[in-house]
Amino acid sequence: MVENKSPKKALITGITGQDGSYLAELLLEKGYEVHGIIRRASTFNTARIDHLFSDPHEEGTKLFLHYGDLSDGSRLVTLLESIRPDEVYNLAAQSHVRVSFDEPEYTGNSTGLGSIRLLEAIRMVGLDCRYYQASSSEMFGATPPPQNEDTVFYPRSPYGAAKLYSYWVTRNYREGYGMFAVNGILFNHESPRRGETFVTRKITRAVARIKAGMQDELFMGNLDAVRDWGYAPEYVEAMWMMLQHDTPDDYVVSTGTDYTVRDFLQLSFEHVGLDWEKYVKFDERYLRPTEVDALVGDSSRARNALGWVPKVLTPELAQIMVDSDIKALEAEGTHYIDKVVKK
Ligand code: NAP
Ligand code: F7E
Repeated sequence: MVENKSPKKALITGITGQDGSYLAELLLEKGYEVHGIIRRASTFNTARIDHLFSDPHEEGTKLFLHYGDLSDGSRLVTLLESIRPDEVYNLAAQSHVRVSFDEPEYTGNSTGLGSIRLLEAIRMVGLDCRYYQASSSEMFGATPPPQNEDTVFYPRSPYGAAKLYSYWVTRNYREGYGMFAVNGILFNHESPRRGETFVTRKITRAVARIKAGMQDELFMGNLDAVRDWGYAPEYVEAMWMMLQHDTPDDYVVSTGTDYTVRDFLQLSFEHVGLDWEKYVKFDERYLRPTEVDALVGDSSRARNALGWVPKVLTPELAQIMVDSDIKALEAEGTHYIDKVVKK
């Protein structure tokens, strides 16, 4: 007799974000039924996952979206009750560090309290599921590199402090209620789908526009900051691996390499044969009240226990992102010609 095994179900908060979109892709490829929480907005906000949709009325649809918000605890309860996922990935957050200084209370509510609402909803529903918390290297803040799972936390922003709260409640629910709840402590990871106001994407978009003659200046803040930039599609694989392991644990995910913002500028501009120093200007608006000077991760635990190894390092990443932004601009141009000029 053929066993009719139903697919695993996953729920992703933050499915419309960079990581959520890659994770949804990965889980669909693995045969999961994927459910995502999206926020109601007056404009479409699903651009990063539009390519994953099929007609929801057709049989065999594997991706389901539900309106919800991490600030709405009762909605999380009703969603978990009706979906009953095997795995929950909590990726939703106000994720911009600079913005967290402008909106500290909202950041605390979504990036911090949002996690306890979700964990508590899982407990109230009595769901036996595995839980992934999107923790961040920002929690290390002022503690110098290399940083690993035993490094002392010293957050330097409302964002970092909110993530630290979520980190500890995840551990608390693991220790207190025996939940399979893990923290992935991810260092910066980027891609062509990275939000346009994070430093890497801001740079690669500008390079594409400068090369096309559409822009001739780029205003930046602190160029001395050191970051460990990896490739987002590889990092979501690490998230999945953590939830497949026999025992729940916390893991640093990083490449272990260090580059300054200045290095990233040079790598990106050089890729199209331009000298970054001719275009980049300083604007103090991009400085933060407290900066995180250097984040470089030691991911030995993830490498040894999960077998996770990063492949794309910062120089290749910069090239992938610049090439993608150039292509996107060219596609926009073609679209413009089709729409306006040929009319
Ligand atoms: P992102 O692109 O900014 O995506 C954030 C997602 O959260 C979006 O889908 C956003 O929805 C959603 N969201 C925000 N507030 C919400 C709320 N109150 N309720 C429900 N959904 C909400 O972030 P990312 O780069 O993919 O990162 C994913 C997670 O990993 C975040 O928690 C981030 O803090 C964390 N993290 C990221 C990095 C990194 O380098 N990328 C490193 C460490 C940790 P909208 O699309 O509607 O805005
Ligand atoms: O800044 C400097 C800035 O905004 C990187 C988030 O995904 O990773 C991210 O946080 C560095 C900082 O990322 C500009 O001061 C200079 O030192 O790209 P970012 P982030 O703050 O490291 C962590 C791990 C997360 O968890 C977060 O969610 O670049 N910098 N000039 C600039 N940064 C920006 N955004 N814009 C500038 O013009």
